Amino acid sequence: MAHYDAIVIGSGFGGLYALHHFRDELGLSVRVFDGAGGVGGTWWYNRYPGARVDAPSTPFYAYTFSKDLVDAWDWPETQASQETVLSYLEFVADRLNLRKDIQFNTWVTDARYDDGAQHWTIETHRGEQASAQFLICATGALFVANRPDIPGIDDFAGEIYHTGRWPHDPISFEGKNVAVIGTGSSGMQAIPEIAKTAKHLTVFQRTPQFALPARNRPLTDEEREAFRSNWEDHRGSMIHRGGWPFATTKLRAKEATAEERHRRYQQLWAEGGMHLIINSYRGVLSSEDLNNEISEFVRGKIRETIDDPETARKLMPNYFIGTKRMILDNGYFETFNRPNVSLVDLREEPIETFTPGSIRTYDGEHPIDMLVLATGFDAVSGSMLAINPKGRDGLSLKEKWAERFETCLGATIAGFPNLFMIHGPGSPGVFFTMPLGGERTVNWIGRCISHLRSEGLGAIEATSTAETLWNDEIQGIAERTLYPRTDSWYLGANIPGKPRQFLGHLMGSQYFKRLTEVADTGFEGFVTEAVRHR
Ligand code: N01
Repeated sequence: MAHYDAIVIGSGFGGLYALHHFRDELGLSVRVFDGAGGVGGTWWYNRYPGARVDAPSTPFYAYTFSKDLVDAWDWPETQASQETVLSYLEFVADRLNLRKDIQFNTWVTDARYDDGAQHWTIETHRGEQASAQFLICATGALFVANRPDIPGIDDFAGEIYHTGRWPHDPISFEGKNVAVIGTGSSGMQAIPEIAKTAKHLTVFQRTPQFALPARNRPLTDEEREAFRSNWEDHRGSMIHRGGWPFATTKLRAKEATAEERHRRYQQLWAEGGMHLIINSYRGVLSSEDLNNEISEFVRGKIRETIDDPETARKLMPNYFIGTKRMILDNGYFETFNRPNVSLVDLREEPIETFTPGSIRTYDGEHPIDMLVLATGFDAVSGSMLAINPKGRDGLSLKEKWAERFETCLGATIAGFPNLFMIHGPGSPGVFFTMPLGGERTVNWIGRCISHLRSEGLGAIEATSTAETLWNDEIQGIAERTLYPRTDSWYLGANIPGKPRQFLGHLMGSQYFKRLTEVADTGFEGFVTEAVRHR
């Protein structure tokens, strides 16, 4: 059986950087396994029409560890498309010569810790085995597709696609009656594109969503150059400002009049991106009154956009804006003014059943040729549970996480020595720029491995006490905000039966400072074991 210093599962942003850092900077032997046919992780799978980075995007949604990469890649638009991000990751894999250590089309189906040998043994779907002292799970926060259990769905005889598992061959909507279920980030991006060529598109909406205008546009050479020449400042700013190089506002809503606030909302709406949420006034995600005012402002914008008042009524969101993942819109609401698009509000008109050629709701029948499920993911914990590693004494992750997703620092799990997660439950994940967050987590794992090596240690493991304290801390941060008051995948509320628990750390910059402190103080909260001589 092949033995490595580290096995990495996944070759998305996090896994690729882990391979580079461990292999080229720490000198470890590393093998990466990925079930996909190429690098890219989420960007390899999510090829649905309209897929784009739905965060303050390029040039910030990219690796930051190498000025060479910053100089060598020209981002064409402010909001990068899926094709562009995937090409970027392929370019990085080639430039850093990463592919030779990645085994594609290979699913890791099992991982077991051997206490005596202080290492992990993985098994693949082909029955191959490999072992390594360290197992790094770069398995993606949004990987396991949520396929809802709707009555009769298996009887539907037409084409079915999930946005998170979109086929590689082109899909034609031409002349077809298409149904989309789901209006989160993926649905909102796909719907305007599908509507352009479908004969008819029916959108089945369970929860109306807020969105802010993306205002995507080409980047100019001057902008790219300005970014490169101030690169160190930008990077420093991203590290200290929650992952993006934008100062967040210090303004207080109470110190402005209603007219001044409204003017500011208008200005930030015109600017587009996330600015209305992060830059209008302090406390949008913790003050009920301020949030209600901004929510109402955005509802007004939706109302103005939609021609038919009844459709506009159905599209009105009624949760606290920002407490579900904020979506950047490229023409979603306007799509409902097209004659070939209709909206079914599942709160008023639930699905009774699928038939081979239709969706039957309690109010009528919708003949369809194609079903697009934009129904999201078993987020954050799902990809780890799909592997279900077995830790000390054979304890499985499914047993360990049956009631709570306990982790220490969102990166390690008590009872699972030498196992590390990138973007695990309790890490900032999507609340920080993911490529930069991944890099910083990998660097911390690297420090941990170097610490073990230099001290002659064979294993490291979080204590249960550290885990409990960590969980209390992240839940405490979330409870000071409006997030827990909205059902969302942040709380696992989208998956029936999933434990309800806030899955992310909301203060990314503080989180990464904390990781550094833990490493600086010799990994407080962890126990270590000397290398067992065999
Ligand atoms: O998934 P979602 P997503 N019957 O869970 C509905 C990232 N992302 O794939 O709101 C009917 O947000 C569900 O309804 P409700 C981003 O972080 C990034 O869109 O639960 N409807 C909702 O409308 C994002 O947040 C990018 O009531 C059902 C939708 O399906 C995350 O991925 C692009 C249902 C699911 O929305 C997930 O986004 C896209 C059912 N049984 C996504 N079950 C980029 O950066 C679920 N729904 C490019």
